Amino acid sequence: MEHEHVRDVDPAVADALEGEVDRQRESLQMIASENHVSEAVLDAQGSALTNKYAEGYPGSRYYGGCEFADEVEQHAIDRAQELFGADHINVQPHSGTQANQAVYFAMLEPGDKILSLDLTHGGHLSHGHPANFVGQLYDVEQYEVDAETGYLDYEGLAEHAEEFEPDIIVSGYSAYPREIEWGRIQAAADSVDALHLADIAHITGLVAAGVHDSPVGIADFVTGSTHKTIRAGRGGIVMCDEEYADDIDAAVFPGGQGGPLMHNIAGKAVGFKEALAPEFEDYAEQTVANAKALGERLVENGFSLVSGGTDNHLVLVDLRESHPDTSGGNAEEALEDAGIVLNGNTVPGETRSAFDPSGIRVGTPALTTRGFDEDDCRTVADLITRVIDTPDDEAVLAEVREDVESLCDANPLYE
Ligand code: DSN
Repeated sequence: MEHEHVRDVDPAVADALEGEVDRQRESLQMIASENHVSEAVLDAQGSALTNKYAEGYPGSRYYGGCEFADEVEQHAIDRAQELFGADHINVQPHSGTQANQAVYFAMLEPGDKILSLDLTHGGHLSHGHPANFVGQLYDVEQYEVDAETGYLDYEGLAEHAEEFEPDIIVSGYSAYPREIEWGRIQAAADSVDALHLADIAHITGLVAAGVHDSPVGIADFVTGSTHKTIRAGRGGIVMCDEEYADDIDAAVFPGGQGGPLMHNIAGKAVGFKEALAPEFEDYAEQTVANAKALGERLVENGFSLVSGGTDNHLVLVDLRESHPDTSGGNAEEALEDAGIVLNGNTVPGETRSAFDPSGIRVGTPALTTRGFDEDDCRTVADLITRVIDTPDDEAVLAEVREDVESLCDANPLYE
């Protein structure tokens, strides 16, 4: 994959772009929120639609010349509707956070109450962390996973809702490895007359494929990002019942954003079309099977997983018991040296810090895209184990790097 037009103008950036392609090809991308989009999606995102301003919505824009922008955005909406079955879909949010922002802006006043999962228990910044606008504009309290099991504490959540009386409960998570019982969270919301926002950013592809239950038709609002497990153009999406459609559209534009990123919306349309093909279900099932195989082998190798395993595309490893002297940050660094890219992550009951956490989050969406199966993932688990057992041993890191390169050669990317 060469960037010859960039190279003609700017060799320094061309070098970096080509370096990034090589990095993705030659190492294992295991950041659970990342994936490799198809060349069709890359093509759409690199199209002339990046030049177009199209404030408004299909058929009702504030600028001329929007006929092709309209076509593309309508395709994205129609395909998302086929995938998710929601009454109303807005595909303009620039990211998952902007999608969440639109829901808050449409439905809440500053100072209103949000009940959401703590970041160190698997939540997300945009669910109410004090460093994020959500934590600063709204009155946020947070629920937790069960300290013993690592599973969501649905009863604790319902009791917390009774006490706090939130205006909205946020579900859907960034580092939670288990299937989510949307109906139980909805029941907690109903019991206190709260709204329910289900943020499926991480599992959008698993829901679209029917591999995980959908909150559409249960929660009032479903938000997501479009470039993680669903592998479409980069950005966000909001889904809701018809009764909220006008409020959500107004909160996205003009409420929170100006011109939509039409080239990314083109990438969403193309990726959604790919996700409608029957092979996408196989991909989503394989992503989960791979995460299970990886997690089971890590447990056999002595690691402790939050909740003991996984139902989705990620495992969350708590290093405190098995490797008390190795932080998630140390592990992340040593693994990257060996060609395995993931992130250090906080764990429930975190005793270190967000900058130097106690765990690692390991995801299989990108490896599955390049063709890895369960055997490959067990091999990867063994490689991760070798590195974390001896993070300072340069010879081991070099050997693992060679094994990683063999796995990459056997599962080529962007040929
Ligand atoms: N940064 C993403 C993640 O890694 O989970 C969420 O926005």
